[in-house]
Amino acid sequence: MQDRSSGFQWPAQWTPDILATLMFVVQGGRILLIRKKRGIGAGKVNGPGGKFEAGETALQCVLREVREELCIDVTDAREMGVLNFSFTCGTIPEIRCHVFMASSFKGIPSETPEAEPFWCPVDEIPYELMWQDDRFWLPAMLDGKRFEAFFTFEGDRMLEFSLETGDRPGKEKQAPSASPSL
Ligand code: 6U4
Repeated sequence: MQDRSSGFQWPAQWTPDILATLMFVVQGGRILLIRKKRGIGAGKVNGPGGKFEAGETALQCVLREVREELCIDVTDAREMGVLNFSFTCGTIPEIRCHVFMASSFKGIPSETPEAEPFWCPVDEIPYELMWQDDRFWLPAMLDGKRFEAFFTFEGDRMLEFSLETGDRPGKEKQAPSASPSL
């Protein structure tokens, strides 16, 4: 396991206000991203995803969100990590986000009122248009690593972070869709 951080200690008592998901489909050296049109992070580039609905698991949530936002059905989702976000402003809820990858899907990625999809070469990801945390964990995930990370934000600006990355999933005796184990 590797640990990378700005020397920051995440508060032990922290609990999220909402649970959310993100999905990154990678196929043929390209990654499927969205320009988010509304909600938290509107205007930013991100993966599709969103908040849990009552009774959903993380997997059920991410499959529904990807279907709603891009009109596709992902067929091989696997959970890769967890992101924890704390916002100092008090207007954005505290978020725990389960992050998934996939490489196959049914349907054609299509624009919806929530998202405009686009394919991007994996070595040209526009980090300058994304949340500031993404450049810290997304490269590790694309390299097949599991992760858990904690970030504090003041509005759009990242203040501190802590990131742990684990082994490649292929080295772990786990079902592909099981929760990440660091
Ligand atoms: P609704 O209105 O419920 O459809 P929804 O798209 O479900 O909105 P929303 O807008 O509340 O969700 O945004 C939650 C999404 O924002 C999650 O997918 C995680 C993502 N997100 C929030 N902060 C992030 C951050 N710092 N870095 C990141 N994604 C973040 O990469």
